[in-house]
Amino acid sequence: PALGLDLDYDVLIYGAGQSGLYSLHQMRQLGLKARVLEAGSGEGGTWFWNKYPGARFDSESYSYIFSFSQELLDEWDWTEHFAPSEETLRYCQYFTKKFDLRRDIQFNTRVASAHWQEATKSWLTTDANGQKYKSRYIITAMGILNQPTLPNIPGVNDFRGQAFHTSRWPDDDTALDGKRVGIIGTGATAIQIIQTIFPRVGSLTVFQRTPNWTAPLRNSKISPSEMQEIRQQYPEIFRKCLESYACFIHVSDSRSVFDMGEEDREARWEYLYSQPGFSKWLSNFRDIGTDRQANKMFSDFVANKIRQRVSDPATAEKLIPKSHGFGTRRVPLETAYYEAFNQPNVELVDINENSIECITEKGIKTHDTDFDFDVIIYATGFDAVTGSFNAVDFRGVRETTLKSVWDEGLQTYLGLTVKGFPNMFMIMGPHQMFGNIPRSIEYAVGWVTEYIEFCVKNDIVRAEATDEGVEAWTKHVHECAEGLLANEVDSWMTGVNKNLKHKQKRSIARYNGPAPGYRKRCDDVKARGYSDFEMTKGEVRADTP
Ligand code: NA7
Repeated sequence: PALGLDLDYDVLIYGAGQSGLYSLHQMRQLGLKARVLEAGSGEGGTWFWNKYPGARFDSESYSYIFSFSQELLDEWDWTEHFAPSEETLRYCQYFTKKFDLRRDIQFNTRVASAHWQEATKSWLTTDANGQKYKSRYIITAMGILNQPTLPNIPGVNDFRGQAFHTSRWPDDDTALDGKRVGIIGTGATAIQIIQTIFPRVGSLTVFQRTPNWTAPLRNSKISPSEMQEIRQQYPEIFRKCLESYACFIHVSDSRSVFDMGEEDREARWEYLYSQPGFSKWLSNFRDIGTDRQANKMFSDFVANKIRQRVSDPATAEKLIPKSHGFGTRRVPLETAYYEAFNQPNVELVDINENSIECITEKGIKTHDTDFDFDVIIYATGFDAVTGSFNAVDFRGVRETTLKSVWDEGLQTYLGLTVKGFPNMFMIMGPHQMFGNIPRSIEYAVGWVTEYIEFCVKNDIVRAEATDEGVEAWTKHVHECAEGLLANEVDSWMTGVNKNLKHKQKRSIARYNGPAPGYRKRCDDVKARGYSDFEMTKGEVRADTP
């Protein structure tokens, strides 16, 4: 190994999604010996696992890709503005092949534990089969939404028909055709599924606990000539992403809702509603996300759109969120979601009025009805952000578990490292930007690559964030979250999953400040010679137990 110690690898990377693939590429560029351990049987991460009907980007495909390779940008054509999951998976496979990454990826390998070895300043990783790997560094590239959670409803294992979580969709789903299907959940995933499958199933019963504010995606095909134009605009697209608050191409409006007369305001909102993608969320007036009254005004505007699209007024009212305002949770985008509820074979069950008592052998039993189904779909979300870490037995300095550290409150340094876990870097860990994720991945992997290069060049064998660094950073993360309505609402973005046994308090799970500010902070750390890290120089003996 390049670091000259009796280690198996310089860097072990957990996960072969976009974060892991790019990390592997970059570690190779440094000349380091790196390997990826991946639980799935193929690369692609989110796009490998989420193969349910209707799965697609709801950000513009060409803004949601790697920007570092001009060749890749020149070679890859998108066929839709918001590409379906299969196309994005093909993109990940193309990337993997182009950079010949597969020879350093080990599939069907789930990481079980990662223990810091102080004597050798290295990590001992053990996979679920008991195989051990010693490496100087680990990079976690496990994604923020990869631990599916089933509902905490009695009888989940009793159902005799076919039942599955959305991220474990069966390869052959013909069982749905013409059948009686029940779906629990109305998040971004369920919304994509419902609007896609209702024409092919016999009946579709949607069990809703909390409606979400959703708005039109307005997808369209990209012709070859349009793709050429997009290709020419890549520098501009990536520049916009870098300058915007959450790395999207949609630029926020610096005006307040209250700066406008009613007519102009409505005209602006009509325009945003007619536009593709997240524009109605991200290009809206600046105070939509912070001022209750401003938020209510736009929420009322969208509520009226829902009323216009859903024929049955009682159903429309059930589909309009009452407990939170527009954009305070992740806004799912849809194409025919509301129209689905106008179909004779689609029924909405509000479980706040008619609660689910249990899953039975035949279907779902609510307070007043027994529903019989052939298939039950659990669109019940994920143990987000920290879930993938909790699934691994991480032990840092003095055998401290990562879970016990984070149970006291999320603690990171730059969202990239954790105090007490030297030489461990997180791509998309807590306190990272969760906006346009590939933009965040590219930056985070770039930063980590430069830091590892710095350590290698300077004979640094151990790097750990300092208490002062962590304290100042954590304070900053909390300050950035102040005043945002989104942090007053339960969602996976605020670390709440009601299906987990242990009760969770709302937390600041992600970085809420502007992306350019985040990058500046990280760049400054580099410019200061990484002085917020405690660094140990020198040789270490190869006496790993
Ligand atoms: P989400 O957004 O977490 O949605 C999960 C949905 O499942 C949501 O409507 C939940 O209602 C519902 N749910 C969860 N557990 C239950 C139980 N026990 N009973 C009834 N309903 C339940 O996950 P998604 O997969 O849709 O999306 C995740 C992200 O993936 C998405 O934001 C995109 O960024 C990609 P609740 O709101 O908790 O009342």
